[in-house]
Formats: sequence, C-alpha cells, structure tokens
Amino acid sequence: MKLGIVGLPNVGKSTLFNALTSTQNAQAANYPFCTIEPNSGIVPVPDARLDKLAEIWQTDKKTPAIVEFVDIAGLVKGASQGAGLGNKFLGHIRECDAIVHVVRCFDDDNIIHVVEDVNKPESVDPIRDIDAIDLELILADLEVVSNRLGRQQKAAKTGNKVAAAEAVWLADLAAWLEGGKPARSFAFDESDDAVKATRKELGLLSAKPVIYACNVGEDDLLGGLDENPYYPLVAARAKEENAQAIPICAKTEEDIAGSTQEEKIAFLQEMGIESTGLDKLIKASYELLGLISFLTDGKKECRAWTIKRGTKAPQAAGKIHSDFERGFIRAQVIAYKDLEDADFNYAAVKAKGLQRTEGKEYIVNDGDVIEFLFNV
Ligand SMILES: Nc1nc2c(ncn2[C@@H]2O[C@H](COP(=O)(O)OP(=O)(O)OP(=O)(O)O)[C@@H](O)[C@H]2O)c(=O)[nH]1
Ligand SMILES: [Mg+2]
Repeated sequence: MKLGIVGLPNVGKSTLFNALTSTQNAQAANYPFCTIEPNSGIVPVPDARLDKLAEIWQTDKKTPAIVEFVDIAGLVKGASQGAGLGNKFLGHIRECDAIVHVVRCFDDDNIIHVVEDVNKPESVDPIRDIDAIDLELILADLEVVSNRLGRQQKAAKTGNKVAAAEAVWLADLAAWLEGGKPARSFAFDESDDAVKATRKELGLLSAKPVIYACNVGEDDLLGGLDENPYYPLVAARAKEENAQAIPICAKTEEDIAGSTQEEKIAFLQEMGIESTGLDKLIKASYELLGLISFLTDGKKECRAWTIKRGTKAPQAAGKIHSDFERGFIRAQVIAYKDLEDADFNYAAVKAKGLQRTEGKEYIVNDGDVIEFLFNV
C-alpha cells in the first residue's frame, strides 16, 4: 500500500518527501531504513499509544507501523496528452493506492509557479491548481474508459450479455468524466461484483482517495493560519469531496526533520502548536488507505501491526506469523483506552474484566492490545 505525492511542478512535493523520509532517517528506528527506489520511501506512522507502551514496558525494541510514499514528478496541464513528463508520471500514479495532492498555498516571488507552460509564471490560485491536476487525471481515465466502452459495445453486438451490461454503466461513467467530474464521486454499483472487478481492473486515477496537503508559508503556522488566504479555499473544496485538507509547511518540516525529538518538541512549543503537520499528514494517509493498527506489548518488543479495517482476529494474527493464523485458538484483547484509563495497571484491567477473550469472528479494532493463543 503506497501513496503518491502528486501536484503541479515546484509546489514542494520533493521538499515534503524529503521531510517525510529524513524524519525516518533521523529517528534511528529499530528496523532497517528501506529505500525501494530513490523516489520511494518508508515512513513510520506516529503513534502515541505505542510510545506509551514502550515507556511502560521499558521495552528493548519499539517497532512502529509504516507507510510508503512515492515522490512523483510534477504534472502540468496537458500531461494526459503527453505534455511535460506526461504519461509516464500518470503511470506512476496508477501504481499508488491513494494520492497526497500537494497544493501551493504560499506566496514567494522567488519560486516560480507554473500550471501549463514552464515559460509562463502564474499567480497562486489553489482551486485552479487542483482543477488543473484533477482534469489531467480525469482525461487519462476517460481514455481508458472510452477504450473499454468501445470494446464492450462491439462485443455486445455479437450477443455478449455481460459486455452489454457493462457498456451501460461505462457509458454513464464516460459521460461523468466528460463533465469534468472525478471517478471517485461516481456512483459505482458496489453491490455488483462484476462492476467491482471491472472498476479494479480499470485502475482509474481520479478514483483514488485523496488528501490535500496545503503547503503554506513558513510564517503561516504562527497565528493559526489566520493570515493565509489560500488554506480556507482548499479546506472548503476538500469538505465538498469528503476529503481532508492538512496545512503543512514543507520547508519548515524539512528543516526540522533532522532534529532530535527534544529539539522538535521545543520548536513546536515555541510555535505554539501540538504536533507537526507532517505527523498529521502521515496519520491521515494511513487512514486514507483504510489501515489501522493493533498493538502487541512486552519487554522484548512493543509493536504496531498494520491491518485493513475490518480484518478478523485470525488474519490479524497471521500478520505476526502464519502459524498464528493457522493454529489460531483465541485472542486476549484489551482496548488501549481501557489500559490508559487504568493508568496501565494491567492487573486492575484484568480484575475489571476488561481483558476480553475473542474468537475467530472477532473484528480487530484500532488500538487493540492483543495477545494471541495458537497451537500448531
Ligand atoms: N517559500 C517556500 N518555498 C518552498 C516551500 N516548499 C517548497 N519550497 C521551495 O519551492 C521549490 C520547489 O520545491 P520542490 O520540493 O523541489 O518542488 P516539487 O513540487 O518537487 O517540484 P517538481 O519536482 O519540479 O515538480 C524549492 O526551491 C523549495 O525550497 C514552502 O513551504 N515555502
Ligand atoms: Mg520534485
């Protein structure tokens, strides 16, 4: 599961990516840093619950959940027709499960802003910019959908009923995209397995879930963004789309990424903010992918494990070891919140009956602290 960092050229995508990945480098975590490609990096997911458990247990090893980000080169208007670096980069987006759309929300005359033509600088206008990127994704999708529609219409003429049924909704989808609307807001018939399968096969770019990362100026974070005219526009747009807009100053984040945790906390206190935009962005990205964490704890290791929301106990156990899934007997579960409320007094939690015994059908919740019993 990975997120592609997408946006117009020069809006701060690589700056954000560097901040994301060098945080990881600086953190000297207990698992190897993993650069899959130069433009792809694994980033630990901040989790205060895991930090607390590690502290309580004085654990030897703390292993956070991770999420992968890919820094994709800037798209310009016309990319779907091959302009700029064009289709190659649309291909990179296709391989991602979700999109972090970086939108320029800072003023700086020294940083050229281009939407269409590298030789034609433009003003900062986040909504126009979002539309420009969206349009490229939509046009790329329209091509994919139209091709398939053509094929299915042909097949329908030879009496293929399945193709005929598909052609009906593909035509609706094509009209939707032609209207400039992204596939993510199209009403796919989710109850129909054939529709779901085709949807997956199409790999539509504009259907991918999105988070807007609003790259604000260095001074904007002070004073709670009151001075920034652009962020509210993106926030409103995101709201319409049921998406999130997260303000972030990529440059500042990059500057402090190499600092120690203590230095960062001091810096944030000075700024009067709780956590950096980067932390929020990573957490929101993880959620956007439909991922949650369950926790295992102990002196040897405290660890956050990644599962898809809705995963049942045996499959969650299988993340730790396939034997755990195969020989699953039951799970001993404490909700993190219950531990916290009891001041991490495990005996008290158990005495209150808050350690639950769960079986094969149990759907694991975010923040469950679990011990699996198995037999192979
Ligand atoms: N003032 C200011 N400048 C920024 C900020 N974020 C990035 N920049 C500057 O903008 C320029 C472009 O940043 P990049 O991160 O390379 O932009 P990009 O989106 O990766 O660009 P392409 O890969 O060319 O599409 C650099 O000179 C950055 O220092 C910011 O928050 N404020
Ligand atoms: Mg870049």
